[in-house]
Amino acid sequence: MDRRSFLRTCAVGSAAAAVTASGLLTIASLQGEAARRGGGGPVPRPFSLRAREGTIRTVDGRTLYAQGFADDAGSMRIPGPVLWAREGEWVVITLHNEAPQEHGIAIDGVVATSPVPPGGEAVAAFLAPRAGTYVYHDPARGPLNRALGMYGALVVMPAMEPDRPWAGGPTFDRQYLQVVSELDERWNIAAGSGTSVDTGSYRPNYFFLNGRGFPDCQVDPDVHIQGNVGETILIRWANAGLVPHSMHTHGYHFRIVQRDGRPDVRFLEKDNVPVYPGRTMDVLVTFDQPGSYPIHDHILMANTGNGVYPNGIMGMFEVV
Ligand SMILES: [Cu+2]
Repeated sequence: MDRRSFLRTCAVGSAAAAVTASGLLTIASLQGEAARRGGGGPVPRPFSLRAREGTIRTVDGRTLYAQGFADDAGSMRIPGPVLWAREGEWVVITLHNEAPQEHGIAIDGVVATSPVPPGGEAVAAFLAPRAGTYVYHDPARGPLNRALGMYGALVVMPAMEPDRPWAGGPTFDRQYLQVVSELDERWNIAAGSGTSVDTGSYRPNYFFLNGRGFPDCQVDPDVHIQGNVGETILIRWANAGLVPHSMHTHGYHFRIVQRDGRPDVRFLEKDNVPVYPGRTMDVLVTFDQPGSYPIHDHILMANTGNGVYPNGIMGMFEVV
């Protein structure tokens, strides 16, 4: 069996092995590892992602060249599909490169594929890391593919407790995912016209919450959060961009419970926290009063869209 047909066999989920960038893993070894960690089973959780070119629509009505991940059904979107997994099960992501340049997929500290040529595919197989929020991104071509939109979030839930950020952790009523990112239109315009991109200079001018600036992002129920007094929610902040963001809430303080998939049992109470590129921060918010309050990036520039305030990273709480 040649490598290509081997990979294709893996992709249908019935094969005896899967390949990661670090080499060959057999299902038996994955199962053994899963059993040692107290989770997993014989059935992998399969995901199929397609690297594609497309466009992103900005809050001021422009259409810019972009790249992104699509699932089997959809067109490419930014951020890419949310990958949900359970702690200890093993995850198999098949990446199909349907774009005319190299692409890959990586979750820092967990898995990374080699660059995949146009028309190629790769399989990233790994045991779901500990419960928490993770950024997946395309590490090919330095920071370029990622800056053009090749990113998304992996959310790992505890194996048994759907209302806790980790097994035995504090409970929440609902959870929300907010991926923050940005773009420098000069990169998108140059990449779209096939000219070389000066990746030594990054001056982002559009800023996104789940792929859109304010107020376009408000149609997203993960951004326009509605709730009732007395509820406690979990917000997962994932910075898929290339620059730091600083998440700030009005109306309610939050408690930091998890950073990059690691519980933080100090439960620090804050109304502002930096989230660095590629990193994540999960916080609990208890609605102790009714009202409408913004959630925004405390870095003022990131509240703008091409210089216009407040067309950047801003969401809302609506609590009754
Ligand atoms: Cu503010």
